[in-house]
Amino acid sequence: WLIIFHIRVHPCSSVAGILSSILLLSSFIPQAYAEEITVPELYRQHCAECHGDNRLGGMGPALLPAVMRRLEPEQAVGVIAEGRPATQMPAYGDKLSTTEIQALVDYIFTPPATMPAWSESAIETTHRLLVPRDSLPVAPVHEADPLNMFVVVELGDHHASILDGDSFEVLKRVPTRYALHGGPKYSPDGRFVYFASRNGWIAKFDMYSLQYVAEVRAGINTRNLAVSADGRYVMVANYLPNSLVLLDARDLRLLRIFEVADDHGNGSRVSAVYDAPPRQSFIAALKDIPEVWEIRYADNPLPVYKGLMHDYRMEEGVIDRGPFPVRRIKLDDYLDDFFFDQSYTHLIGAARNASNGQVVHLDVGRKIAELELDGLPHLGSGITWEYQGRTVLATPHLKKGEVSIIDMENWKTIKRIKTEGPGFFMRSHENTPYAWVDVFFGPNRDKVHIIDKRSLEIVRTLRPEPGKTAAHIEFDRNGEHALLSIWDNEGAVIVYDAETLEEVRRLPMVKPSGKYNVHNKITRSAGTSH
Ligand code: DHE
Repeated sequence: WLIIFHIRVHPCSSVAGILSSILLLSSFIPQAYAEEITVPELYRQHCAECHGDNRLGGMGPALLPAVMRRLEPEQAVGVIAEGRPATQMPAYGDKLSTTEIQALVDYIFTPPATMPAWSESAIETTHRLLVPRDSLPVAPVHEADPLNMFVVVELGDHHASILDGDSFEVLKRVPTRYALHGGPKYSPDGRFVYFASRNGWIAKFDMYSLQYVAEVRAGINTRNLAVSADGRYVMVANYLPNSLVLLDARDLRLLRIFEVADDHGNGSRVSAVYDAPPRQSFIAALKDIPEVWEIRYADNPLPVYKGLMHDYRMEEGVIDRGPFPVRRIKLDDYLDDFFFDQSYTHLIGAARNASNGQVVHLDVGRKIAELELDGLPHLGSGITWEYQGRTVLATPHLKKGEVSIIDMENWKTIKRIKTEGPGFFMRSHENTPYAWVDVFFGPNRDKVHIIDKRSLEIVRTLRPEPGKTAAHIEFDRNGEHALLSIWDNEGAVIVYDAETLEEVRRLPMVKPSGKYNVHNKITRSAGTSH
């Protein structure tokens, strides 16, 4: 590997000292010294903490050519120098020289000596059934309302707190695998919760007895998981390998691996997978192939679409007509982030670099409209509500301080609400007139806006802890309280009265990220993510 000469300056050096150090490097004056560094060492110093020692991903994605198909090496230079908006990727332009950045790009675009694989047997070897079903209690071992509990993910030290949504007492705090990401998903009755970690571990946790019951490693670098509406299956979406992995929801045993590739065998990362209950199918959007995949899990192959019975397996685009038939819907752009209407007839999605969003009609299997969405909308946290007799979709944008309000009948943007910076998460509840949106990026990242759903105006801006990011809101079962994270290692979950907007409790937590209420999730409240 290329050896880079690093000029390291002693931290005590003055500006004049630094200049003289550079000029007089050849005479070896004491403040400065030249150091040889190999590119793998440079990677270890600056990248490995997030992207993994062997480039297989960690908190950040894997950095192998096979999972960077949409990124040109020249663009990667820009990402390293300037950072990547709406991710945790910082800018290194002031820490690394142009030569160092180019060397890192060459390094990450070099395929590894052996391509990492995660085969059926690898998955099976990691499987552990910790508590058999018949050893679990029939009723909760705690006094909390099982439908008003929350899971709070604490990213700072990789734990999850199980919270009573009435008393706001932490019932149990348990360690999780490294870097849980995305929404944990509940079984349809709310008894179990399934976690996915960025490094592929899937865990099943019992909300009655507050213990893990099974786990398995389904991938190397994972996006998220979905649970089928009938509670029988868990589907895992992976970046690495390019796959969807179907597990038995009872014990997380492997049922099937779907390799994700186009007609020519070119693989793709999966952007995310969701359950679509009325369709009895999983819907996955892909990152490197402009397609949406619909995988039916119902035993009955004759779904009713618009009152018409037809054999799903005979639909155009259906490959693999056996159990779990895969229907491929071809699009003209990729989907990085997406969202469904409440009926799961429409998928609303966007690519990171697109100037417009797209509406895909899942019954007819094609794009039917474009949306005016150009600020990298975070559609995954989009929510809907009724406004003047019609349903509207609200989504924050990761690249601009704005919330777009879209009429879901004609797909026109009816309002752009200016915010004090780009937001990540948005939430509401059927029983509150307010929608909450954070300001995740920029100098105002410690603020949260409250929008009146009736007037589409910001009516209050909270700043719960100056200087610390305030983000991600979730309501309790009845919409009486809103819980907000102070996203810091010395952070907290703050409980607000959802009507008066006054703080009622502050629960210390270690960088709490998402909070997930059992009732709101299993009833698929329009105000929360599904
Ligand atoms: Fe997330 C959900 C993708 C970065 C915290 N994020 C999701 C989901 C997707 C996604 C597809 C939906 C999963 C689900 O519901 O099953 N996230 C992405 C990205 O592509 C992005 C921008 C880059 C990346 O690093 O992958 C990204 N996400 C982040 C973060 O940097 C956040 C802030 C911190 C973290 O944990 O890494 C973050 N994402 C979250 C959270 C959710 C989430 C807390 C769940 C939201 C919910 O309420 O459902």
